[in-house]
Amino acid sequence: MTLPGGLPERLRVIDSHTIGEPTRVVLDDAFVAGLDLGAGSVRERRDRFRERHDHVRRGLVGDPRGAVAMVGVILVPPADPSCRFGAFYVNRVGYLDMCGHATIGLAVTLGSQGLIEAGSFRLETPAGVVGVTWHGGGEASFECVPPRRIAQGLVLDCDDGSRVTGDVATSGLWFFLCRDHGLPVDPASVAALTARGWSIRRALESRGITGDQGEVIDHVVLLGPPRDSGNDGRAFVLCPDGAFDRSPCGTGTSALVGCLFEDGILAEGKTWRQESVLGGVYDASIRRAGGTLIPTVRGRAWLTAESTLHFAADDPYRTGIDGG
Ligand code: PYC
Repeated sequence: MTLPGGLPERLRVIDSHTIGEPTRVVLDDAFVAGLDLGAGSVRERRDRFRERHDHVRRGLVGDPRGAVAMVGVILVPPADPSCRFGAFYVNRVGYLDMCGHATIGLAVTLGSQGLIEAGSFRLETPAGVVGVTWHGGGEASFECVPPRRIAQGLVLDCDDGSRVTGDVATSGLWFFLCRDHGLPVDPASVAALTARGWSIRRALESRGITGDQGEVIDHVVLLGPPRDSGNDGRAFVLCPDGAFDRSPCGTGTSALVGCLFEDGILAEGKTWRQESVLGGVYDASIRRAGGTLIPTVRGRAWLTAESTLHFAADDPYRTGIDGG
């Protein structure tokens, strides 16, 4: 049964985490087909979902059914005929045009259900087409949309008294990437890193610094040296919902390798091993293709649950605790 506004009474989902960062994939074609999303690109369908069915997002990943930092993936038909799937990404506070860890989680989920075979497919996302490879088991990689840096060495005076320098770059999402934040990138410093990240976000906002189409720079990457000498770098990433990314952040790592390549620090085809603040690692690299740059990020995901969510008509929190 479907409740008003397209919220089903029951919804089949598969949860996973990509080295700690949770993903919830909706695997219910009838539910998606029953939504009023019209035709067109994945981005257009996502925008209609946001206008008409935003309460479904809150019910899916918000309290009390979701988890902090969780990203939901909703599969829709792709408009691009070269793509096998289309997907858009939701979190507790809104929508992401692309999400690397959730793309890895999606590939591993589809593989676990026998819905794909090991190998590559093209995925249409709101940010553009990304290449995805399921390597079998829990391993997957994605080729992100091309990275772009629009500001370098930007100095910010933050309201916590710190002065930081960083770059503004995108690879599907918008990031401020900063090295001189003055904090250790370790689990014991998560509260301080989170506070510094918010202070940087407020400084960006008060200076009116946005992406080149006015996008909010809503992810802050605080970089540090690796803990393990076999790796190359480490990152704490503050996400728009205020949670930190438990993984090294797939799109953030894509934007980073774009900057490292431009700076002559990372050569084409070489692997950059990026640690998360918790210590999980992505293998990333970058290559040139037809005048553009393509970052690849590889990581590991583990299934955590195959569930049916219930949204009873008389449940006051069927659309989330902050939903109505
Ligand atoms: O992996 O791209 C990513 C991501 C973005 C926000 C959370 N994870």
